Amino acid sequence: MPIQFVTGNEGKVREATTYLEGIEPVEQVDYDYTEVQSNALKDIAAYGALEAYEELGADEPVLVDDAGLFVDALGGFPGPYSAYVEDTVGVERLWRLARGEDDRRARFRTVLAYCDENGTETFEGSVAGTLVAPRGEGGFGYDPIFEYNGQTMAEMSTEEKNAISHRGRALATFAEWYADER
Ligand code: ITT
Repeated sequence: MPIQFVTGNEGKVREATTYLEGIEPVEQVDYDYTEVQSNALKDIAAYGALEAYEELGADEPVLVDDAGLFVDALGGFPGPYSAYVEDTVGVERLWRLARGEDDRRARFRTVLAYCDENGTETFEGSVAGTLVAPRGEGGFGYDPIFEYNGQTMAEMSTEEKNAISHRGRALATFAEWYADER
């Protein structure tokens, strides 16, 4: 059965569709689920997936992805508020904030929440990297300032990014579980 990926972010859909090709088709669904106020991505994703599953009422499984960029020297900022910070401050200005720090390590985290008639399951993925001046035209969001192994994520193809990214890792755990459980 196709998986309804509840997100307004086309970059996330591209990555999940590429990863799950041959496993299950992915359909993008626009539904504005409630983003509960929490510091835990897991709570936000799990709550959103259950709400979307119940509200959409199509009995088709849903997938929600809540992600964030956590900058070590900034105490994990912007973390769960990454979307808000991208919309308000922007990626370039976040880089300018970080470049004054000696320690430019950061981590992307994502939690995928999958919900069907049997309940909700969550899958986490994270990747550590370094913040750099923006480079690259691919990817989305904070990808141009996040460097992993000498390349920013915006310099990688979707397949290359999936092979090492937070989302790719979460999708790998999900796909393994899905093959056994569903
Ligand atoms: P939905 O909630 O509709 O899925 P969103 O873009 O608002 O889309 P999040 O709440 O998960 O998604 O926002 C996380 C923020 O982090 C947002 O600014 C994204 O652009 C950014 N982000 C998420 N995954 C990313 C990735 O793989 N690479 C770069 N930036 C990413």
